[in-house]
Parts: sequence; structure tokens; C-alpha cells
Amino acid sequence: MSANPTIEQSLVNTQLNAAILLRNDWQLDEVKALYALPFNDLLFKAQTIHRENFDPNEVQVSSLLSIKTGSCSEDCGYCPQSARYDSDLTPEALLPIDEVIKSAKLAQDQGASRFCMGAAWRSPKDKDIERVVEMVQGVKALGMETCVTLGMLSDKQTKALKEGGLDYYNHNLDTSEDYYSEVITTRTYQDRLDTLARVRDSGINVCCGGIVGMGESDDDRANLLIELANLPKHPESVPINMLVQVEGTPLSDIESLDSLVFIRTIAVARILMPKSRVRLSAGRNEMSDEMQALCFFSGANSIFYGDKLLTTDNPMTNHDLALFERLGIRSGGSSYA
Ligand code: SAM
Ligand code: DTB
Ligand code: SF4
Repeated sequence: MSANPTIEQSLVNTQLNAAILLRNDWQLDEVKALYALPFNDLLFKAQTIHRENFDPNEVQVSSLLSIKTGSCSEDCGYCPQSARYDSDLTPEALLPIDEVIKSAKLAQDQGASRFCMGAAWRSPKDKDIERVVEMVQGVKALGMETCVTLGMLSDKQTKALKEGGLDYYNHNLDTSEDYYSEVITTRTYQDRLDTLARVRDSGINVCCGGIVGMGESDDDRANLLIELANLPKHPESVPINMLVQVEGTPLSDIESLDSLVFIRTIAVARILMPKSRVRLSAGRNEMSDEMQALCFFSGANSIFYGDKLLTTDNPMTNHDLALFERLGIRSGGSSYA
């Protein structure tokens, strides 16, 4: 073979590489070695893989709405919606459908392509699922993609959501299996894996990621990414949240994570899951524009857009639009690469 491959040969090689790169057998020492690369080498590697799989100047935009707020029975140490913590939040019952559709329309007018609805439940009741299915259908009728995050699901509920036309289900692993019990005691890691398996097997796209900056170790961050990448199929969407430290929650005073470690986490997620949308998720309000730019360079290609996440603040939409303009980023691109 000649030293300079033809365009056709390069194309075949790229396709072969792309196939080889979708691995589900990552080991801790390999991932630690990626994390330990010189920063520029790690970001170059992540950006190279990103370009092989996505338009590097396009970022998908989702909007969030809390459709049922607070009074949650669970003890997730990061969450202002747990009834166990005094977080100065006004609880709200499940919203009326017309109010949800109105918010979705507003988000669409502002440029969001996916509408994500979150509920502070351990797991929904069957009658809640009926209401959520009506919301999903109303939002889809606007021409938007839909995502919901409702807690643990039964087989019957998963089937009802799939038949109702739901596009994505968000259910996070949150952290490594080892660190998990330091943060949550009211449901297990296996409970989460079980719900993820139901969602995946039903054919609904999986949105699954975690939170960093909760006091976890370097190994915990690497192990979280390994758990995600070694699932039977890479989640179509991988939200990486930086902990939003909310007063009243057990994690409110935890030491903040080094920004460069956060950026490395995005880069490693991109390398491990080359075809997944990596979402620069909660925590952007506390990030500089430059830090977000480095996250996009490292392979993040989705954000939550709109002034509010579920209960906490997100950057103002006009600030995000200006940032996209300054970076030459276009919003768009909906699904899995
Ligand atoms: N109650 C459902 C559940 O926990 O599965 C769905 C809603 S819950 C708020 C969705 C996700 O939001 C959590 O799994 C967690 O990853 C993220 N989250 C909640 N509070 C957060 C915080 N303070 N900072 C960053 N992410 C947070
Ligand atoms: C995800 O990974 N992050 C979003 C979404 N999935 C549902 C939630 C972030 C919540 C941040 C805290 C709040 O606003 O209550
Ligand atoms: Fe409840 Fe979900 Fe918050 Fe946990 S993360 S306390 S389950 S709303």
C-alpha cells in the first residue's frame, strides 16, 4: 500500500476506526491514563474524535421545565427538591397540560429543539404517566423532540411512554457505584441500572449522565464515565452536570471542583462515547464564557437553554445567544450521530 492513501482508502479507514472506537469494555487504568494526559493532548484527541463524528460548530439546544416540583421522598444529597432538606423551595403539584404546552411553545420560539420535563418523584404513579403522555403528545404536536425524567419506571409505564411517542428518557447514574451511597441512600445503583435497561429495551432513546463536584475522587469520576460507556449501548445523550450548590442541601458547602478537571471530564466523555451527544448540563451559570468555550472544544455539543434549569438559575437566553455568536456556533442537530 502506498504511503499516501487515496480519498477512498481514507474514508474506509475512518469508517473502520469509527466502528472500532465504539467500545463497551473500558478499564480504569486506560481511562485514568486519558485523564492524566497533558491538557492540550487530551483536548486535541477529544476534538479530533468529535470532528470525526459531529459538526464541530453545532450545538443541540434543549429546554427544561419542572412539571412537578419539590416534596420528594428521596434523599439525594445534591437536590433542593428533597422534602428532607430545607432549601427554600415552593413545592408545586403536577402542572396543568395547557401550562406545559405554553412553556414548550415559548422555548421553541426562543430556539429550543427539545423540551425536557422533569418531575420530583421517586417513581411515578400509573395515573401520572397518563398525564405525562398527554404532555408528550402536546409538545410533539408543536414539532419538538420530547424528553422526560420522572424517576424509576415499571415495565408497564415504560411501554406507555414509548407508545405515547416519547423520544428520550433521562435517568442519571449520578456518580460511581463506589461513591453512590455517600450521596443517596433511598434507592440503589442497581435500581437505576434496572430503569435504564427498561428504557433502552423499549426503544426510547436513553439520556444518562451524572454530576461531578460532589466531593468524589478522580477514580470516581473515571468510574462514572466507565459505567456510562460500558452500558450495553452508549446512551444517546450524556448530561455532565457540575453540582449546583444549593443552600440547605447536604452538599451545599462542598469544595468546588477545579474547572480544568471538569473540562477534562467532558473530553474523556467525548473520547469514550464518540457518537453520543455530550451535554454541558447544570452548572453553566457559575462557568465563565471561556470555560464553556473549552467544554465545546472538548466535545460538548448540547446544552440546556433557558433562564431556568428545574429549580435553579441557568444563563439568560440572550447571554447564550451572544456566546454562540461570538464562538460561531449554530444551534441545531437533534439526534444520535
Ligand atoms: N426525580 C427524578 C430522578 O431523580 O430520577 C427526576 C428529576 S432529578 C432532579 C434529575 C437529575 O437532576 C438528577 O438525577 C441529578 O443528576 C440532577 N440534579 C439534581 N439536582 C442537581 C444539582 N443541584 N446540581 C446538578 N445536578 C442536579
Ligand atoms: C440532567 O442531567 N440535568 C438536568 C436534567 N438532567 C433533568 C437537571 C439539572 C437540575 C439542576 C438543579 C435544579 O435546577 O433543580
Ligand atoms: Fe427526588 Fe429526583 Fe431530587 Fe432525588 S434527584 S430528591 S429523586 S427530585
